Amino acid sequence: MSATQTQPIIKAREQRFNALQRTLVLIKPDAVQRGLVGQIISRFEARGLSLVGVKLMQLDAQLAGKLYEPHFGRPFYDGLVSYMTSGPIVAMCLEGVDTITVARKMMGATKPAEAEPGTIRGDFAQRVDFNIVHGSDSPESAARELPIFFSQEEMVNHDPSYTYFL
Ligand code: RTP
Ligand code: MG
Repeated sequence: MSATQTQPIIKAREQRFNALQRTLVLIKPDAVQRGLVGQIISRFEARGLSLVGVKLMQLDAQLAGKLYEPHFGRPFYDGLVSYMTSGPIVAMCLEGVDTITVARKMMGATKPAEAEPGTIRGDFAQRVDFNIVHGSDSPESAARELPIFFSQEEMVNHDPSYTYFL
């Protein structure tokens, strides 16, 4: 390498992977029933978030209660658990840069009336109690929620081409 040559743009694999963050995203029962699974996954893929875990599941009250344990005792808690157990959901582990923030922004505000057009809730939902997606709201939440849905082995380690540009 000559003295004038700059650093290679492509960083070592370890450096690239340090920049990555994982989050839990759920496609809730109403979205599965409405046939929106493909469209919702497509949005995350198009944004460049990588699907490293995915499964179709029927939650029971115990599993839904574990996910929404921080909301236990709230007036909407019982309705939320019965909504989340009313039919199959799709659980995903997404990976990318600042994934938690990016996924939440793509979902839009909790109350669909406040969600901007262009967001998932802003485009597909009307009611807060049927707001079609869930996303972990912080690194602590992602660390608590991901193991509820995925074992370590169910989240793949791979080297997607986009990470060369991180
Ligand atoms: P999520 O946890 O599902 O990603 O949603 P979020 O962070 O945007 O909202 P959060 O405050 O954590 O509320 C969890 C879910 O509870 C339902 N909810 N219903 N009826 C109501 O007033 C009400 N408030 C919240 C929604 O399904 C919300 O996503
Ligand atoms: Mg939440």
